[in-house]
Amino acid sequence: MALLIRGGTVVTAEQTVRADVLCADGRIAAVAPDLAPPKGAEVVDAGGQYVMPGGIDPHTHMQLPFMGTVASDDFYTGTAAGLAGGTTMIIDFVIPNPKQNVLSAYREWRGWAEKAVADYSFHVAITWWDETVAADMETLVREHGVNSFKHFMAYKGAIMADDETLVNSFSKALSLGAPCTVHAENGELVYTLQDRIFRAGITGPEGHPLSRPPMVEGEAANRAIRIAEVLRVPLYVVHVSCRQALEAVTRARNEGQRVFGEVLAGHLLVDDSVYRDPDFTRAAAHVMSPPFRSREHQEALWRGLQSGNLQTTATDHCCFCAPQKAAGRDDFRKIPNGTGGIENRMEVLWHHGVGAGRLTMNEFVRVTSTNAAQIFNVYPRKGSVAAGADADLVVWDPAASKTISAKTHRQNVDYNIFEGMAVKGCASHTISAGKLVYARGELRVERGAGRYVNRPPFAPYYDALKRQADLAKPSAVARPR
Ligand code: DUC
Ligand code: ZN
Ligand code: ZN
Repeated sequence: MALLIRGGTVVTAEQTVRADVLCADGRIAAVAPDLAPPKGAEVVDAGGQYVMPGGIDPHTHMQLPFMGTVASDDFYTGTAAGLAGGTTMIIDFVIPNPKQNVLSAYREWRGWAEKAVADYSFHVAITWWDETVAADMETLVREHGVNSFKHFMAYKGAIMADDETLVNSFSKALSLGAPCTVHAENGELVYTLQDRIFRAGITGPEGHPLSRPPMVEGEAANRAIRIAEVLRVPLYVVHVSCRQALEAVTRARNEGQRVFGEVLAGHLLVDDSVYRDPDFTRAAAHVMSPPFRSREHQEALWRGLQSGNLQTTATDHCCFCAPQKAAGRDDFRKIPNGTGGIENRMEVLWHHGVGAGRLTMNEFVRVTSTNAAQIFNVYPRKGSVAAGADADLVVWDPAASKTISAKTHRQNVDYNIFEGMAVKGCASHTISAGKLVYARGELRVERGAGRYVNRPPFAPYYDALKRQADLAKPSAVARPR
């Protein structure tokens, strides 16, 4: 059935224009003023509202098996919560255990994601290395629409990629035309600091940020960036949370290196005082990595987003309920790391970004949708409002307001990191693949309606990078006789 969004103002990364949007067969059929509804079409009244590309959250972990438990929001509940907040696509992560066959992990995640109600794609983490991993990376890019690989520089003894793995994987990714991403924290330092802090008698959640200070992130970000520079590989640094990591990204960009930075809504808006809460459950609910930082870092992150040195916003949505967090009651190192936010990312960024005069509406679209679509190669199918694009849209009511609370959110978790935050500007309607899936508080989702989104590798830009990398190899340098 066709769907007409009538009377709104279309806001994209490039422009703001009065237009109706007609959706048919899952795609946008027309964007123009005063379109007549086809016979039988559903009509959404967008009068006084903005019509924008649906949000893309490029960093989620639905039902992730992690630290002895499994994230509580699965691909069904998590994507449904996203739709309620205007997010119509996620890019989640396949994270093989060390020595686990990478392709079989990918198939496992694909199975779990079949219940998603919104479109999804996967980055694949490289957690170990041998020639089978290299071959599986190639198969994933050539046959399965994967075009980005993730590397955890933390979580020693579990999923941490050492420098040898980074070098091997980055090189292989370049040859395949796929960007690399990193979780930048120095895993050795985290391990040592955790041990020292615990032995000093600090066993509660307040030990968590002490064991992962900004320098630990800054060092890893800089190392990954410099490795990527040597190998000529484009790099995307996930969840940049502090000034030191932002400076590493900014410096590289100023030098002309192709480096991107992502910031989490939580890191922009929640500060580290949460870890000093004497209530274990509340403090533990905020344990995630990298941890929330002081206000000085938050301000730096906003400036990074405003200046364009950070291009995307995400959530790292990875929920654990209080009984799961209780595994670390006597030892902060055992608190499952992760927080939620997919339902609220768009509204908190609108309120504190557009509403506070930090971002224009077009910049808001860029950092919540379009930039992610371009960096991860699904643009203009996603991240745009144009004929032929997927009809993934959000109708945004700038006058609507609400107070965020775990009591009313749809995320399958018992707390909300934005609890009590009043926001003005919310999704009134969300359209996924041309269907109205959220309308003024009511979700109309269909289990399994979400589709896997193939992301092709990059060319010919990467071909040029590969030639440069080959020229830099010792074998290509003429030896003096
Ligand atoms: N950080 C988290 O807080 N949770 C999941 C993985 C990660 O890197
Ligand atoms: Zn991470
Ligand atoms: Zn993550």
